[in-house]
Amino acid sequence: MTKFSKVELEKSVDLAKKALQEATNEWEINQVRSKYLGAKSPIQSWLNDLPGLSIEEKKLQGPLLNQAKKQLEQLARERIEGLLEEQAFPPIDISTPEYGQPYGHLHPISHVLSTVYDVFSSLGFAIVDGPEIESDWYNFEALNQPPEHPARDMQDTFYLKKQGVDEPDTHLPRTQTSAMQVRFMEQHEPPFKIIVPGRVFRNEDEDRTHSWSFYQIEGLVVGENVSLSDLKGTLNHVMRAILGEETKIRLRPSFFPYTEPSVEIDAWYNGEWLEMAGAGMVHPQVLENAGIDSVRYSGFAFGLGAERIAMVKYGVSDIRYFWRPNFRYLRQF
Ligand code: FA5
Repeated sequence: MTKFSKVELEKSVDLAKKALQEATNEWEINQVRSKYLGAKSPIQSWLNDLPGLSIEEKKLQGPLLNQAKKQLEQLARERIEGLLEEQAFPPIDISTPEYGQPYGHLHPISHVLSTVYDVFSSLGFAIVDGPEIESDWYNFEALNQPPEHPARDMQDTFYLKKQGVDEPDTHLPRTQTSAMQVRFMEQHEPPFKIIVPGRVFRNEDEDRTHSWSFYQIEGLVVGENVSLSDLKGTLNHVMRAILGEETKIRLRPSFFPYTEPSVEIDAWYNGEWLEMAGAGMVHPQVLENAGIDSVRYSGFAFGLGAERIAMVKYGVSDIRYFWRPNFRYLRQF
């Protein structure tokens, strides 16, 4: 039968108290608890031996052991509660400028957008905002793409549903910032020069150069005698101002139902041409859809991809890096 001395019990209690004070989380506290109060702990084995002792010894040792056990249990509970409180209300001194953490910074796409704003502002363009949820009319129909038009396939998208109605609604997350063309022209008399930056959404498989949501910068210039050479000169200047004087761009014939002629603008990056923008002369029917006299006025429009600019500017090989929360990567900018 194991007996214990008062000194041995006090030593065990002191060690347990010290370990509980030093534990820094609930898991560590529970480890201490099982070491000093668990089935294999000295206190528990002394308690197990109590029934074999004489009545006098039981009277002497029983209360001491129970008191020690109660005291340690209570301390463990208090430590856990204290830790929970510390976590719920971390001590924050808001007068301290930083806590040894690195400062936050702009996302690379925000950097690109602010450079784009500077360059276009210096050319006299106004910066205009548009809705991310758009009607089918402004996103497609007013741009010469009635329902069933094959060009809609190039911008497959998500459609919204009204609550409780099975049929798809006529609203959608915009697939292109071109949706702002007719909206803006309905409200303004030419001449004007605008850019419309913003997020667009497509039902698109992701790969190295394609994302299901990305930023575009729409450009729209309408006035008298606006020509394709104005478009070429403007985009040449803009791409060089953003990417550097040595930047090579090329215009390639293309098709958009709302521009005639239509072009694609590519920039040379890492040994290949990367498509940066779709563009062209605004189709006369689009001007008419917005109530603008297409005999007197002409215009050009373009849609630049902000991530594509950032890929070239920062030498990024995969567009998906921009929207993954990988801080080791994003911190570099
Ligand atoms: C358009 O969206 C047309 N609205 C552009 C336009 C505007 C044409 C005005 C004529 C007049 P496109 O789908 O090609 O075209 O997209 C334009 C640019 O957005 C591309 O050149 C590219 O830079 C970028 N882009 C297109 N799809 C993606 C994608 N999935 N991920 C990232 N960037 C993209």
